[in-house]
Amino acid sequence: MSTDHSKELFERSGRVIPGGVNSPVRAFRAVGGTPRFAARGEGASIYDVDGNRYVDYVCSWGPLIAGHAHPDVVRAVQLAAARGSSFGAPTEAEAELAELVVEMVPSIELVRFVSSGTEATMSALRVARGYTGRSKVIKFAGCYHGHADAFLVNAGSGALTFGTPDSPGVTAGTASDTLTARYNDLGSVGRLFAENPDQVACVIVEPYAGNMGLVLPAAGFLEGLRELTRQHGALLIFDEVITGFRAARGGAQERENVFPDLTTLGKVIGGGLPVGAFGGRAEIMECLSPVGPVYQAGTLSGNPLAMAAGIATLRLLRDGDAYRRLEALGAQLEQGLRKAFARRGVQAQHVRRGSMFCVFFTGQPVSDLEGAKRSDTARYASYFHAMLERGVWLAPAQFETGFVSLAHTEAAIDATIAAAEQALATLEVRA
Ligand code: HOZ
Repeated sequence: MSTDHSKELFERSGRVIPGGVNSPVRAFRAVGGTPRFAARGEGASIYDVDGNRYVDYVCSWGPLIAGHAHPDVVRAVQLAAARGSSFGAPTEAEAELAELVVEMVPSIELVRFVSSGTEATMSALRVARGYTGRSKVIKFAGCYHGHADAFLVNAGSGALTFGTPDSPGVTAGTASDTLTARYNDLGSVGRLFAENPDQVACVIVEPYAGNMGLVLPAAGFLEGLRELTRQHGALLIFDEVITGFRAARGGAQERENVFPDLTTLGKVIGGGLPVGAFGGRAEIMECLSPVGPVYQAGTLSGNPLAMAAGIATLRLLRDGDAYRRLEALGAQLEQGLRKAFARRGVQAQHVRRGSMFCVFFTGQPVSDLEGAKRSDTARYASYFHAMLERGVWLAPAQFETGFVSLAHTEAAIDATIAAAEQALATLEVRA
C-alpha cells in the first residue's frame, strides 16, 4: 500500500500547522506512523490521497451516521449554498432544525445552535451557572466535553491520549471550579456535593463515555445522578455530542430513560457540517440573551449550509428503521469481532451500544478511566496498523469510540471481521 502522497502532505502541513493537523488525535502520534490524508468519501468508504480505499469506522468521529456524501445531504447543501452561504439574520432553516430537535430529543423544549460541540458545552455550563447562581461543575475523569478551559481537567480524548488531561493554559482559578468524580461511582459524586455545599451549579456527564474508549453506565448510575442533582439543587447536563441522534432517535436519554435538565449536541446534528446545539427546559433556556441575562452569540451560528445538512440528516433518522439497522450492523460487528478475538486467543473487552463500539486490550471489564487505562495501548497500535494495511480505518488512538453508519453493508462488516482475524494473527507473531 503506497502512502507517498500522504507523507508529502504531512511534511508540507507540518511546516505551517502545529503537528501538521488541526485536531491532535489525527496526527497518529498515539499509534505511530504517518496519518493518511483523506481525498474523498463515498458511503462507508474513505479514500486517501494515494488512492487507497478503507472501510471507515471513524465516520468523521461520529457525525456521518448516513455515511459519506449521502445524496440527500449533498443536494440539501448544494441548494442552500446556491441561495447564499450566510446572512447574519435568522432563517427558516433554523426554525425547521430546531423543531426537529425538540420533536426528537425528549427533554429539550428550547434549543440554541452554535458551531461546535465545544461551544455547546461551554455555553450550557454558562447557562447552568447563570440559572443557579453557583460556580462549580462536577465532571468525570476521562469524560471529554470539548476544549473549553473549564473542561480540560482530567479530560479524555486527545487530552488523555497525549498525557495532558489538565492542560497548561487553564488558570488555577478556573480549574479550581471544576471538580472531578469517578465515572460509575455515585459515592464520589455524593462526596463532592457534601464537600461543596450549595456551590455546585451542575453535573455534566457523557451518558455513554465515548472519549476514554467506550465506557457504558452501570445500572442505576444515570438515575443516581438525576437523583443527586435534584437533591442538591444542581442541574444535570447530558453531553450528547456523540450519543445525540446516535444512541437512539432521542439520544442516550431516550434509550436509558433518564432525562437531564440540559443537553448538549454536536456531530450527527450537523450531518458532517459544523453544528453544535444546547437545549433543555424552557425555564432554564430562557436565561439566555436576548430573553434573559446570560450572554451567548455567534456570527455563523445557525449557518444555512450547516442547517440544511442537519435537516437532511435528521430526516433520514426520524422515520423508518434507521436505528434497527444500526443496531443490527453493530451487533454483527461485535459478534464477529468477539469470535475472531476468541479464535486468535487475544484477550479483550468488546464494548458496544447500538452503532458505537470499542475494543480494549485487557482481560478485565472496563467501568471507568482507571479500567480504560489498563488497556495495552501498544497492542492497540499494532492492531490499528494491521487493520489499516487491510483496508479498515479505525480511530488512531485507543481512547476513542468507533462508529458504524447506515451506509455500512453486511458484506463490508464481514470483510472487516476477516481482516481482524488476519490482523490479530500478525499480533501473535509480533508478540
Ligand atoms: N475530539 C475528537 C475525538 N473525540 C477528535 C476530532 C478530530 O480530530 O476530528
